[in-house]
Amino acid sequence: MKRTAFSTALFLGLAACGGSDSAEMEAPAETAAPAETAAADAGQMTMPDWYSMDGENVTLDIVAGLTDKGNYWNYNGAQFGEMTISVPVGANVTINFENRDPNMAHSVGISEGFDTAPAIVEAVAVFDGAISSNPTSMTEGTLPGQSETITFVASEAGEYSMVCYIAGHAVSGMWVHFVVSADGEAGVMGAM
Ligand SMILES: [Cu+2]
Repeated sequence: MKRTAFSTALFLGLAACGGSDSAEMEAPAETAAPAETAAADAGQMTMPDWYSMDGENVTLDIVAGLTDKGNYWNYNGAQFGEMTISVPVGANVTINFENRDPNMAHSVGISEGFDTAPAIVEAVAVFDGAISSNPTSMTEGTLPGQSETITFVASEAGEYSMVCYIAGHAVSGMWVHFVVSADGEAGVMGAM
């Protein structure tokens, strides 16, 4: 729609100037540029120091309650999908999970993607092993000061979520986007 209007304006402009090469001047590359700029403004892919990649091995150091944002219910300072972690399809992923929330147990796992977290996220990971132990338990999950490492193969490309399974946590914001990229993209958009 936008492009059509722009091309028409360009054509009319050229016609008014008496230009004759309007067909060549209407290359779509010019009209595509604004969309790319908008995407870049939405967030650059970065490689924060908590993300490392060695061949097919991706290691993510994920801290629950890195900051006190959202009463510590955040992953590396991010909530409500404001951050997107991408790993290449087929990656061997290690998540070193640490809970620095002084008050509350948390968990981490990779579940189906969403834009708004449901009230209850079923504690079933989309990849074997992609969930911390006792993920729904406030007394036996990953307690304040505890750490746990989980490993899994990101075997299928898609848009998933990294989520806390303790009741009420995801819906209160304790989730971020997790993308398994068919194009091999690796890094983080919107890292805090
Ligand atoms: Cu939590």
